[in-house]
Amino acid sequence: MSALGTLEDLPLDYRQGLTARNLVPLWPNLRAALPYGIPLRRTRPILWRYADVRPQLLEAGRLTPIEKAERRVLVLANPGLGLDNMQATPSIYIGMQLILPSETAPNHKHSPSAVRFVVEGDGGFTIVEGEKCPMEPGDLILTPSGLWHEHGHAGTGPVVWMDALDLPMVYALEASYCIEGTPQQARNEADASQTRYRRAGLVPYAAVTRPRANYPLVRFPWREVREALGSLAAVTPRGEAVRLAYVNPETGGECMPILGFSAIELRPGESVRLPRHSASSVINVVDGSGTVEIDGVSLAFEQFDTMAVPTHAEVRLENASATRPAHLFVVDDAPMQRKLGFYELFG
Ligand code: GTQ
Repeated sequence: MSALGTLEDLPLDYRQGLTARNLVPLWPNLRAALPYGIPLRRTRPILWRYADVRPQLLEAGRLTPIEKAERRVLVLANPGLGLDNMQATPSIYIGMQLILPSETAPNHKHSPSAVRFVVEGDGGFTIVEGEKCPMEPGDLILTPSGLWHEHGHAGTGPVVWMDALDLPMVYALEASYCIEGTPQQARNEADASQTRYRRAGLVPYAAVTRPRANYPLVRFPWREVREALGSLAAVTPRGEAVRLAYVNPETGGECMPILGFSAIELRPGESVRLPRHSASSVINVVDGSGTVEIDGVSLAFEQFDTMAVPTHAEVRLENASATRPAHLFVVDDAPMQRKLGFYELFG
Protein backbone atom coordinates (compact mmCIF):
# COMPACT_ATOMS: atom_id res chain seq x y z
CA MET A 1 0.00 0.00 0.00
CA SER A 2 1.64 3.25 -1.06
CA ALA A 3 1.79 6.07 1.51
CA LEU A 4 -0.82 8.77 1.00
CA GLY A 5 0.14 12.35 0.15
CA THR A 6 0.60 14.75 3.06
CA LEU A 7 -0.42 18.35 3.48
CA GLU A 8 3.21 19.39 3.11
CA ASP A 9 3.30 17.79 -0.36
CA LEU A 10 0.95 20.54 -1.53
CA PRO A 11 2.11 24.03 -2.55
CA LEU A 12 1.51 26.57 0.21
CA ASP A 13 -0.57 28.91 -1.96
CA TYR A 14 -2.85 26.00 -2.95
CA ARG A 15 -3.34 25.07 0.73
CA GLN A 16 -4.07 28.69 1.61
CA GLY A 17 -6.52 28.88 -1.28
CA LEU A 18 -8.34 25.80 0.06
CA THR A 19 -8.47 27.22 3.59
CA ALA A 20 -9.84 30.54 2.35
CA ARG A 21 -12.68 28.63 0.69
CA ASN A 22 -13.39 26.30 3.67
CA LEU A 23 -12.10 23.28 1.81
CA VAL A 24 -9.94 20.44 3.17
CA PRO A 25 -8.17 17.71 1.20
CA LEU A 26 -9.23 14.26 2.40
CA TRP A 27 -6.13 12.21 1.59
CA PRO A 28 -3.77 13.67 4.27
CA ASN A 29 -6.50 12.89 6.86
CA LEU A 30 -7.90 9.70 5.42
CA ARG A 31 -5.94 7.19 7.51
CA ALA A 32 -6.76 9.09 10.74
CA ALA A 33 -10.47 8.99 9.89
CA LEU A 34 -10.43 5.40 8.61
CA PRO A 35 -7.52 3.52 10.19
CA TYR A 36 -6.93 -0.02 9.00
CA GLY A 37 -8.26 -2.91 11.07
CA ILE A 38 -9.05 -1.19 14.38
CA PRO A 39 -10.39 2.27 15.28
CA LEU A 40 -8.14 4.95 16.71
CA ARG A 41 -8.98 4.90 20.40
CA ARG A 42 -8.08 7.86 22.58
CA THR A 43 -10.10 6.44 25.48
CA ARG A 44 -7.72 5.17 28.15
CA PRO A 45 -8.49 2.01 30.08
CA ILE A 46 -8.53 3.58 33.53
CA LEU A 47 -10.02 3.16 36.97
CA TRP A 48 -11.45 5.75 39.37
CA ARG A 49 -11.01 4.52 42.95
CA TYR A 50 -14.03 5.23 45.11
CA ALA A 51 -11.57 5.74 47.97
CA ASP A 52 -10.31 8.78 46.00
CA VAL A 53 -13.71 9.96 44.77
CA ARG A 54 -15.63 9.80 48.05
CA PRO A 55 -13.58 12.31 50.08
CA GLN A 56 -13.65 14.77 47.15
CA LEU A 57 -17.40 14.37 46.87
CA LEU A 58 -17.93 14.94 50.61
CA GLU A 59 -15.70 18.01 50.35
CA ALA A 60 -17.92 19.27 47.51
CA GLY A 61 -20.81 18.79 49.94
CA ARG A 62 -19.09 21.19 52.36
CA LEU A 63 -17.95 23.67 49.73
CA THR A 64 -21.01 23.92 47.51
CA PRO A 65 -24.59 24.11 48.76
CA ILE A 66 -27.08 22.24 46.58
CA GLU A 67 -28.66 25.58 45.51
CA LYS A 68 -25.33 26.51 43.95
CA ALA A 69 -24.95 23.19 42.18
CA GLU A 70 -28.42 22.09 40.99
CA ARG A 71 -26.76 18.67 40.78
CA ARG A 72 -23.72 18.12 43.04
CA VAL A 73 -21.69 15.88 40.80
CA LEU A 74 -18.05 15.03 40.19
CA VAL A 75 -17.64 13.85 36.63
CA LEU A 76 -15.44 10.86 35.85
CA ALA A 77 -13.56 12.27 32.88
CA ASN A 78 -11.28 10.10 30.79
CA PRO A 79 -7.94 11.92 30.42
CA GLY A 80 -7.46 10.43 26.95
CA LEU A 81 -10.55 12.31 25.79
CA GLY A 82 -9.71 15.62 27.49
CA LEU A 83 -10.98 16.34 31.00
CA ASP A 84 -13.15 19.27 29.84
CA ASN A 85 -15.18 17.03 27.57
CA MET A 86 -16.74 15.08 30.44
CA GLN A 87 -16.54 11.71 28.69
CA ALA A 88 -15.72 8.47 30.51
CA THR A 89 -15.79 6.91 27.03
CA PRO A 90 -16.63 8.65 23.72
CA SER A 91 -20.35 8.04 24.24
CA ILE A 92 -20.77 7.63 28.00
CA TYR A 93 -20.96 10.40 30.60
CA ILE A 94 -20.45 9.24 34.18
CA GLY A 95 -20.95 11.43 37.24
CA MET A 96 -20.87 10.66 40.95
CA GLN A 97 -23.70 12.58 42.60
CA LEU A 98 -23.92 13.46 46.29
CA ILE A 99 -27.12 14.43 48.04
CA LEU A 100 -27.18 15.23 51.75
CA PRO A 101 -30.10 14.77 54.19
CA SER A 102 -33.11 16.98 53.42
CA GLU A 103 -31.57 18.41 50.25
CA THR A 104 -33.46 18.50 46.95
CA ALA A 105 -31.99 18.51 43.48
CA PRO A 106 -34.69 20.50 41.64
CA ASN A 107 -37.08 19.24 39.01
CA HIS A 108 -35.95 19.36 35.39
CA LYS A 109 -36.05 17.44 32.13
CA HIS A 110 -33.56 17.26 29.30
CA SER A 111 -32.94 15.75 25.90
CA PRO A 112 -30.16 13.35 27.02
CA SER A 113 -31.33 10.18 28.79
CA ALA A 114 -29.95 9.36 32.22
CA VAL A 115 -29.87 6.50 34.69
CA ARG A 116 -28.89 6.42 38.35
CA PHE A 117 -27.07 3.46 39.85
CA VAL A 118 -27.03 3.78 43.63
CA VAL A 119 -23.65 3.42 45.34
CA GLU A 120 -24.24 4.11 49.04
CA GLY A 121 -26.67 5.52 51.57
CA ASP A 122 -30.33 5.12 52.48
CA GLY A 123 -33.27 7.45 52.18
CA GLY A 124 -32.56 8.91 48.76
CA PHE A 125 -35.33 9.05 46.17
CA THR A 126 -35.95 10.22 42.63
CA ILE A 127 -39.35 11.33 41.35
CA VAL A 128 -39.75 10.38 37.68
CA GLU A 129 -42.87 11.87 36.05
CA GLY A 130 -44.66 11.84 39.41
CA GLU A 131 -43.52 8.35 40.39
CA LYS A 132 -41.47 8.34 43.57
CA CYS A 133 -38.70 5.75 43.31
CA PRO A 134 -36.81 4.70 46.43
CA MET A 135 -33.04 4.45 45.97
CA GLU A 136 -31.31 1.58 47.70
CA PRO A 137 -27.71 0.60 47.01
CA GLY A 138 -27.43 -1.16 43.64
CA ASP A 139 -30.83 0.00 42.37
CA LEU A 140 -31.02 1.20 38.76
CA ILE A 141 -33.44 4.07 38.09
CA LEU A 142 -34.22 5.32 34.59
CA THR A 143 -34.85 8.96 33.75
CA PRO A 144 -35.26 8.79 29.97
CA SER A 145 -35.09 11.72 27.57
CA GLY A 146 -37.82 14.29 28.17
CA LEU A 147 -39.15 12.91 31.47
CA TRP A 148 -39.31 15.18 34.52
CA HIS A 149 -37.05 14.14 37.37
CA GLU A 150 -35.95 15.51 40.72
CA HIS A 151 -34.03 13.97 43.59
CA GLY A 152 -34.46 14.14 47.35
CA HIS A 153 -33.13 12.65 50.57
CA ALA A 154 -35.36 11.78 53.53
CA GLY A 155 -32.75 9.79 55.47
CA THR A 156 -29.55 10.45 57.38
CA GLY A 157 -25.98 10.36 56.10
CA PRO A 158 -24.73 10.99 52.59
CA VAL A 159 -26.36 9.33 49.57
CA VAL A 160 -24.16 8.78 46.53
CA TRP A 161 -25.10 7.40 43.17
CA MET A 162 -23.52 7.04 39.75
CA ASP A 163 -25.20 8.94 36.92
CA ALA A 164 -24.77 7.50 33.42
CA LEU A 165 -25.96 9.71 30.57
CA ASP A 166 -25.82 9.58 26.80
CA LEU A 167 -24.86 13.27 27.02
CA PRO A 168 -21.70 13.07 24.84
CA MET A 169 -23.76 11.75 21.91
CA VAL A 170 -26.61 14.21 22.31
CA TYR A 171 -24.18 17.09 22.88
CA ALA A 172 -22.13 16.17 19.78
CA LEU A 173 -25.35 16.36 17.77
CA GLU A 174 -25.98 19.86 19.19
CA ALA A 175 -29.24 18.53 20.58
CA SER A 176 -28.54 18.72 24.32
CA TYR A 177 -30.71 21.06 26.39
CA CYS A 178 -32.68 21.24 29.60
CA ILE A 179 -35.97 22.69 30.87
CA GLU A 180 -36.44 23.79 34.47
CA GLY A 181 -39.62 22.76 36.24
CA THR A 182 -41.55 23.40 39.42
CA PRO A 183 -41.52 20.67 42.12
CA GLN A 184 -43.51 17.59 41.11
CA GLN A 185 -46.50 16.31 42.99
CA ALA A 186 -45.60 12.69 43.74
CA ARG A 187 -48.52 10.34 43.03
CA ASN A 188 -50.02 8.45 45.97
CA GLU A 189 -48.60 5.18 44.80
CA ALA A 190 -44.82 5.16 45.07
CA ASP A 191 -42.71 2.81 42.96
CA ALA A 192 -45.73 1.94 40.80
CA SER A 193 -43.80 0.48 37.86
CA GLN A 194 -41.91 -1.93 40.12
CA THR A 195 -45.22 -3.16 41.56
CA ARG A 196 -46.68 -3.76 38.08
CA TYR A 197 -43.65 -5.41 36.48
CA ARG A 198 -42.44 -7.35 39.49
CA ARG A 199 -41.68 -10.72 37.87
CA ALA A 200 -40.06 -11.64 34.60
CA GLY A 201 -42.62 -13.06 32.16
CA LEU A 202 -45.58 -11.31 33.78
CA VAL A 203 -46.96 -7.96 32.69
CA PRO A 204 -50.26 -6.20 33.45
CA TYR A 205 -52.94 -7.85 31.29
CA ALA A 206 -53.83 -4.60 29.53
CA ALA A 207 -50.23 -4.24 28.33
CA VAL A 208 -50.71 -7.18 25.95
CA THR A 209 -53.35 -5.48 23.83
CA ARG A 210 -52.20 -1.87 23.81
CA PRO A 211 -49.11 -0.53 22.00
CA ARG A 212 -45.88 -1.27 23.82
CA ALA A 213 -44.79 1.31 26.40
CA ASN A 214 -41.37 2.91 25.97
CA TYR A 215 -40.48 2.88 29.65
CA PRO A 216 -42.92 0.65 31.56
CA LEU A 217 -40.38 -0.08 34.32
CA VAL A 218 -38.27 2.73 35.76
CA ARG A 219 -36.70 1.08 38.82
CA PHE A 220 -34.78 -2.20 38.82
CA PRO A 221 -34.07 -3.10 42.47
CA TRP A 222 -30.67 -4.63 43.12
CA ARG A 223 -32.30 -7.16 45.48
CA GLU A 224 -34.04 -8.74 42.47
CA VAL A 225 -31.00 -8.53 40.19
CA ARG A 226 -28.75 -10.10 42.79
CA GLU A 227 -31.17 -12.97 43.38
CA ALA A 228 -31.53 -13.60 39.64
CA LEU A 229 -27.73 -13.60 39.19
CA GLY A 230 -27.44 -16.10 42.04
CA SER A 231 -29.88 -18.49 40.32
CA LEU A 232 -28.04 -18.15 37.02
CA ALA A 233 -24.66 -18.65 38.71
CA ALA A 234 -25.78 -22.03 40.01
CA VAL A 235 -26.36 -23.40 36.48
CA THR A 236 -23.73 -21.61 34.38
CA PRO A 237 -20.56 -23.49 33.49
CA ARG A 238 -17.48 -22.03 35.18
CA GLY A 239 -15.55 -19.57 33.06
CA GLU A 240 -18.73 -18.55 31.23
CA ALA A 241 -19.88 -15.09 32.31
CA VAL A 242 -22.93 -14.99 34.61
CA ARG A 243 -24.55 -11.91 33.14
CA LEU A 244 -28.04 -10.42 32.93
CA ALA A 245 -29.25 -7.57 30.72
CA TYR A 246 -31.71 -4.94 31.95
CA VAL A 247 -34.56 -4.87 29.41
CA ASN A 248 -37.95 -3.33 28.75
CA PRO A 249 -40.30 -5.99 30.24
CA GLU A 250 -42.91 -5.38 27.52
CA THR A 251 -40.65 -5.68 24.49
CA GLY A 252 -37.68 -7.67 25.79
CA GLY A 253 -35.51 -5.06 24.04
CA GLU A 254 -33.00 -2.70 25.60
CA CYS A 255 -34.52 -0.50 28.30
CA MET A 256 -32.98 2.74 26.98
CA PRO A 257 -32.32 3.86 23.40
CA ILE A 258 -28.58 4.64 23.45
CA LEU A 259 -27.03 3.08 26.54
CA GLY A 260 -27.38 -0.53 27.63
CA PHE A 261 -27.07 -1.98 31.13
CA SER A 262 -26.07 -5.37 32.46
CA ALA A 263 -24.96 -7.01 35.70
CA ILE A 264 -22.28 -9.65 36.15
CA GLU A 265 -21.59 -12.08 38.97
CA LEU A 266 -18.01 -13.29 39.29
CA ARG A 267 -18.11 -16.46 41.29
CA PRO A 268 -15.47 -17.14 43.98
CA GLY A 269 -12.05 -17.43 42.33
CA GLU A 270 -13.56 -17.06 38.87
CA SER A 271 -11.86 -15.45 35.87
CA VAL A 272 -13.95 -14.64 32.79
CA ARG A 273 -13.24 -13.07 29.43
CA LEU A 274 -15.92 -10.77 28.07
CA PRO A 275 -16.72 -11.06 24.37
CA ARG A 276 -14.82 -8.40 22.39
CA HIS A 277 -17.18 -5.96 20.70
CA SER A 278 -17.36 -2.56 19.03
CA ALA A 279 -19.08 -0.86 21.98
CA SER A 280 -17.32 1.10 24.73
CA SER A 281 -18.32 0.55 28.33
CA VAL A 282 -18.06 1.58 31.95
CA ILE A 283 -17.97 -0.93 34.80
CA ASN A 284 -18.96 -0.14 38.39
CA VAL A 285 -18.12 -2.55 41.21
CA VAL A 286 -21.20 -3.31 43.30
CA ASP A 287 -19.32 -5.54 45.73
CA GLY A 288 -16.19 -7.64 45.95
CA SER A 289 -12.70 -7.02 44.64
CA GLY A 290 -10.48 -8.34 41.89
CA THR A 291 -8.55 -7.48 38.77
CA VAL A 292 -9.63 -6.29 35.38
CA GLU A 293 -7.33 -6.58 32.39
CA ILE A 294 -8.23 -4.23 29.53
CA ASP A 295 -6.09 -4.57 26.38
CA GLY A 296 -3.21 -5.83 28.50
CA VAL A 297 -3.54 -3.09 31.15
CA SER A 298 -4.14 -4.65 34.56
CA LEU A 299 -6.17 -2.71 37.16
CA ALA A 300 -7.03 -3.85 40.68
CA PHE A 301 -10.60 -3.01 41.66
CA GLU A 302 -12.40 -2.66 44.99
CA GLN A 303 -16.04 -2.12 45.90
CA PHE A 304 -17.58 1.00 44.25
CA ASP A 305 -14.63 1.62 41.90
CA THR A 306 -15.45 2.54 38.29
CA MET A 307 -13.56 1.57 35.12
CA ALA A 308 -13.57 2.80 31.53
CA VAL A 309 -13.33 0.25 28.71
CA PRO A 310 -12.54 1.50 25.18
CA THR A 311 -14.28 0.18 22.07
CA HIS A 312 -12.95 -3.09 20.59
CA ALA A 313 -11.11 -3.90 23.84
CA GLU A 314 -10.09 -7.31 25.11
CA VAL A 315 -11.43 -7.61 28.69
CA ARG A 316 -10.77 -10.18 31.39
CA LEU A 317 -12.25 -10.00 34.89
CA GLU A 318 -11.01 -11.91 37.89
CA ASN A 319 -12.54 -12.23 41.35
CA ALA A 320 -9.82 -11.90 44.02
CA SER A 321 -11.83 -13.80 46.60
CA ALA A 322 -11.86 -17.59 46.77
CA THR A 323 -14.93 -17.59 49.00
CA ARG A 324 -17.21 -14.69 48.02
CA PRO A 325 -18.78 -13.63 44.74
CA ALA A 326 -18.16 -10.18 43.25
CA HIS A 327 -20.80 -8.17 41.39
CA LEU A 328 -20.37 -5.65 38.60
CA PHE A 329 -22.70 -3.25 36.85
CA VAL A 330 -21.93 -2.48 33.21
CA VAL A 331 -23.01 0.44 31.01
CA ASP A 332 -22.30 0.27 27.28
CA ASP A 333 -23.35 1.97 24.06
CA ALA A 334 -24.25 -1.25 22.23
CA PRO A 335 -27.97 -0.30 21.86
CA MET A 336 -27.05 2.82 19.89
CA GLN A 337 -24.47 1.01 17.77
CA ARG A 338 -26.99 -1.74 16.97
CA LYS A 339 -29.66 0.76 15.96
CA LEU A 340 -27.20 2.60 13.76
CA GLY A 341 -26.09 -0.63 12.11
CA PHE A 342 -22.39 -0.79 12.98
CA TYR A 343 -22.38 -2.90 16.13
CA GLU A 344 -19.97 -5.82 15.86
CA LEU A 345 -19.50 -8.74 18.22
CA PHE A 346 -16.12 -10.38 17.61
CA GLY A 347 -16.61 -13.05 20.26
O1 GTQ B 1 -29.43 14.21 38.17
O2 GTQ B 1 -30.55 15.08 36.54
O3 GTQ B 1 -24.79 13.83 36.51
O4 GTQ B 1 -29.23 16.46 34.79
C1 GTQ B 1 -25.80 15.34 35.00
C2 GTQ B 1 -26.93 16.00 34.56
C3 GTQ B 1 -27.07 14.32 36.75
C4 GTQ B 1 -29.48 14.75 37.05
C5 GTQ B 1 -25.88 14.51 36.08
C6 GTQ B 1 -28.14 15.82 35.22
C7 GTQ B 1 -28.20 14.97 36.32
